[in-house]
Amino acid sequence: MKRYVVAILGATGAVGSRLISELEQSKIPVATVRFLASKRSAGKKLHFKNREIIVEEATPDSFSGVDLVLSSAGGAVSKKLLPEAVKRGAVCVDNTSAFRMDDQVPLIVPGVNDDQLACHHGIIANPNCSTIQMVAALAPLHQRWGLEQIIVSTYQAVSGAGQSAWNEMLQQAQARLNGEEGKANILPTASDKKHYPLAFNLLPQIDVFEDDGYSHEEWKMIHETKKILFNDQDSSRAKVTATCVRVPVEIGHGESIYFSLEDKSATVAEIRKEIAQAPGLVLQDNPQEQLYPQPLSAAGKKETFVGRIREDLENAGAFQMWVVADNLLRGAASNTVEIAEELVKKDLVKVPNN
Ligand code: NAP
Ligand code: 12T
Repeated sequence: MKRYVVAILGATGAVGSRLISELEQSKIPVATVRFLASKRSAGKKLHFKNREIIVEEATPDSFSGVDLVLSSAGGAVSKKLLPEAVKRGAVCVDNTSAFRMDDQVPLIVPGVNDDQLACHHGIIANPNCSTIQMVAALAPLHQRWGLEQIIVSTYQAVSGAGQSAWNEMLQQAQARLNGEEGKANILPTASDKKHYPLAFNLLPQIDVFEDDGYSHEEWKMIHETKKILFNDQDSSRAKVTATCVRVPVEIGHGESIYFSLEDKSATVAEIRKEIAQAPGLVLQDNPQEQLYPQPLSAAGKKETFVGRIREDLENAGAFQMWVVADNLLRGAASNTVEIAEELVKKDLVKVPNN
């Protein structure tokens, strides 16, 4: 059996630590691993299957002899280093937004569109965390009844913004309980001009704003969903709109999803059945027993949890549901490692000659 040399780029981060544990548990036959990060972390000791691995500074030559790269060190790092990795023969699964809209790069949610994997040219993109859990929940419904429109509002956990933003929110919460003013230097997004506290607050800004008033996170949800479901990022086959909000939750994004279906015959009971049967989805929907998905119970799990399914009483063929998933696992590391498993299974861990 072929064994693979695997590099984890961004191994010291919030997503990186989960990439390590997901790879440890995966079916991928690993020959050796390399853990890569910035110069700041070079020399730091981490573990893989009880073996000590020393973190190295990521440079183009870090990828010599590497078969597979799992990447999560930010878009700028991916843009710079992944083409170098591909040049050296490595296939890369990238968690950042750097290549998602590139026509040569498949954007994959396993179980939904893995048939697109075979067209890769060395880089495969993992969608945004909010897109993954929404598409996972809607895909079986789309397959049976056809999606006409999606209107989504997200309630996104702070861990999605990285370890330093997560630490900042915890410090703000502690400061407030001590009767002090917390500091805000990162959130809503490090690259923008102003910063606001998230603890005991809500921030309707994730990533920077576009000229049309949408945040880039909202833009990503719209166009990534179309690329995954219709293989066309600008498809008009279904209308999609989004409002993305950061909430003071540590792990687990919540999404209130309103959707309408082309086939108006779908019922709530049938939708529940489709969700319950779909691999990777867990139905938690019993109002009488107060059963519904929550971030605290979804954290640490790979599945996508779906509940509060109900019809729009004033609009036939339209429904609402509430979807929660661990943004660092389902929304990032588990999705990435499942893509890598699929690549191994289909013998696609090789860079095609272009
Ligand atoms: P994080 O906790 O801030 O970790 C960032 C990681 O990137 C660390 O390992 C860091 O290494 C490394 N890094 C930073 N600058 C680097 C450089 N110049 N060269 C090499 N490595 C560098 O962030 P995170 O939450 O894990 O997220 C990382 C990235 O993943 C995000 O920027 C985003 O693009 C993507 N992401 C995607 C999703 C998704 O929706 N699929 C979800 C979350 C994140 P040091 O320890 O040396 O600083
Ligand atoms: N801004 O991978 O801040 O496109 O929660 C993921 C998470 C971008 C991404 C966040 C972001 C991505 C966030």
